[in-house]
Amino acid sequence: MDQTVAEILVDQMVEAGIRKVYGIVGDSANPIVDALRKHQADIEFVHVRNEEAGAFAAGADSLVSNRPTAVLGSSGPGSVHLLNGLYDCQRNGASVFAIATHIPSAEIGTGYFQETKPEFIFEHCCNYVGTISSAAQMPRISELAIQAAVLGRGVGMVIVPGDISAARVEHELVKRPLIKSRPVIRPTDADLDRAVDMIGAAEKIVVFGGDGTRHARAEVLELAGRLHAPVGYAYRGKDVLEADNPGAVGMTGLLGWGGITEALGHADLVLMLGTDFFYHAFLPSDPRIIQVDDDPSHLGRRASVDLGLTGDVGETLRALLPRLAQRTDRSFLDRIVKHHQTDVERLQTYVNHEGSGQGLRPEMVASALSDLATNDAVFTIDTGMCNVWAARYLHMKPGRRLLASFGHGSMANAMPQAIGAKIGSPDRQVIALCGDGGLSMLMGELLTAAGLDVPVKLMVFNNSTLGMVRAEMMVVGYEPWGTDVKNPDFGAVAAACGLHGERVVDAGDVRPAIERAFAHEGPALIDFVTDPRALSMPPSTTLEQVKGFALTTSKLMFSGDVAEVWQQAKSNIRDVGQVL
Ligand SMILES: Cc1ncc(C[n+]2csc(CCOP(=O)(O)OP(=O)(O)O)c2C)c(N)n1
Ligand SMILES: [Mg+2]
Repeated sequence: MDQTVAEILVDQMVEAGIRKVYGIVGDSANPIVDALRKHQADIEFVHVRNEEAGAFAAGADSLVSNRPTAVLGSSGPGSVHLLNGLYDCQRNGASVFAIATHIPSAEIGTGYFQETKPEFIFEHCCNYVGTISSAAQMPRISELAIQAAVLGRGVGMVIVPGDISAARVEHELVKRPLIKSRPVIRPTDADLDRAVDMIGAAEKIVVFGGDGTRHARAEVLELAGRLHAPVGYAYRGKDVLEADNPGAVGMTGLLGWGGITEALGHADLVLMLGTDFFYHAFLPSDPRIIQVDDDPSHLGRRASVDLGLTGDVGETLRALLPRLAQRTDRSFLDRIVKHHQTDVERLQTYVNHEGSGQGLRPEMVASALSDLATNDAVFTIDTGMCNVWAARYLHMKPGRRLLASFGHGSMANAMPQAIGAKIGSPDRQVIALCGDGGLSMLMGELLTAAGLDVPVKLMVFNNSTLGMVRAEMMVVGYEPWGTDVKNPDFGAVAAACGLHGERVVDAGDVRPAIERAFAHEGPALIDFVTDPRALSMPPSTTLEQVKGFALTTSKLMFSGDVAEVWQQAKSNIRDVGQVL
């Protein structure tokens, strides 16, 4: 055996199917970086400008390419920078192998230069954290970490001091095979019988799905068709369940819109499929609930569930469907779909109307992006108001994909996720919807996009404010403070960095500018100067209709027809008055 720990690590990554390592070099990482240099044909080192962005990118790359990816951060600050992005990977279920290099092993515990305690720092955002403190531990610790990333759909980390990764491995390697295949899990026949009984006893049934339906779209739509059940979704289920589905009735929750609130308010049975939807206040307490999830820890942890079924959604529905007869009464579905269509029409107000506020209506920009994007585009969405615009105005098609910081809710995710998604799926169009706050937080990544020529399309909703927080302050009666930001012309900044860059202030220029950005071969950024007072248009849900939901006013801000919101949104009201 004549290899270093670092060389074995890189071999292991290649064998596991990892093709990209995102990160930044550093002294303690040099042995690993040198091993990567020697393996350039098999594995690419993607040099980002901030390790946090590298982790966001690695997560998105893994999610779109269905391959594990890797990140590298050097001792102390280099790996600490990874933290926020790794949280995002973990919460998004992205398979990411993380390498945190560490200070010299002889110095650990002495308060040495750049010393941190990575085992503690990363404990909570990883499936596994292992420290390689001796060459004798190879290849076991890194195998366990890669295994935890691949099979556990999350982050597996190794911490390795620079001197240890340079050390020679003297012993014969005993390798374990990487286990990639997941088990098939489905509920027992007795539990399926109980589900059939509950479904049989219910009249108004609603399907509500999340990311767990991703590989079971056909089965979910068949179930909904069999039961004439409207289909609502959590954000993560939007790209799966909205596309090509006449029974799709929108989203509940903070970003909610469409007929689903009405549907949940009147249902007598809700089928929660593959969703760990956080905002339990939006889940009704009256109807009975059957929840299906392949992770039993999700069952009943948000809503009070009458029947919890541990199972993969596809497997479970394939077993359940033959036991269910086709229903004939579609009156509930038809009523909810009609309600939904009215909401959708109402949400068109600012798509067709320029508004009288200062700046472009973000609804118009998002809607134009939806119209002009390719059928299999990947959209990455910044945390903030962009989530509202994307939830409502990006229309899903069967090939489209939405990525956001769904579970972690971090700002600044959209641009680095777009970079990773484009690298992971070079043949697809990748469009980022960025907040001005979000873009500026990791703006150095413009240099990554330009320097590595990653042709992402960055669409900035520049309202010169941290808009979502500003709106949250207003709704609960705080005076907005600490939210406004003085921004540059982001189009000019982008152009200076080497991207195609434009700034758009007139509604008539929105579509032509998007078309130019999409047609441009390299990376492009459009700075849309949007109205800071644009609030999300509430759908026509009334307080009466949401009775039974434990909602506070602030939670209703994005989903309900609340007088306070309307009063605060003076420019919105005026415009609505003009056009409705
Ligand atoms: C890293 C991080 N810092 C702070 C927050 C709290 N936060 C959530 S949304 C938001 C405002 C985002 O502003 P911007 O990117 O301009 O988007 P807008 O809402 O204006 O469209 C803030 C500060 C967060 N989620 N993540
Ligand atoms: Mg903003």
